[in-house]
Amino acid sequence: MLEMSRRRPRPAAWRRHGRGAALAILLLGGPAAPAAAAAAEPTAAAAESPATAAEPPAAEVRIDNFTFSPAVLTVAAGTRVTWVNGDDIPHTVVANDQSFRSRALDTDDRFAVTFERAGTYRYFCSLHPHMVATVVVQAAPDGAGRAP
Ligand SMILES: [Cu+2]
Repeated sequence: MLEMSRRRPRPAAWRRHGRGAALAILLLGGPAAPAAAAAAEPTAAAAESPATAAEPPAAEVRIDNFTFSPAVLTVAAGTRVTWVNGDDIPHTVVANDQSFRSRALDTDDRFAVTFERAGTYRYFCSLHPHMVATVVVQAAPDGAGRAP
């Protein structure tokens, strides 16, 4: 008896394919890189206590139509400056020297920085770098309060 030993090709193709597909799925669906940790933002001091007489001076910068307003804000040292986004799209507030940096502010979101030291702080919107403005902080007079 003659027995033909027919070597049937092993249907390995599908296995390779299967493995490849599994690899592709692994690559595509692998664990996402952990999101960048939230940037360290200057945290607001204690909870607001409207009754205290020692409330720090405050000022506000509006963001409207891709513009910081006022473009140059002058305040005394110790002033808490709050940015408010009035636009329908996000903006950020980022110091040129990175001394402060907001997250993306949605409509009506706020971001505040208390400027303790005199100096000129230029900043911009990292999403629209043509949006630039400045906070000028003047040294507060020693002891006595500010002039009216
Ligand atoms: Cu912007």
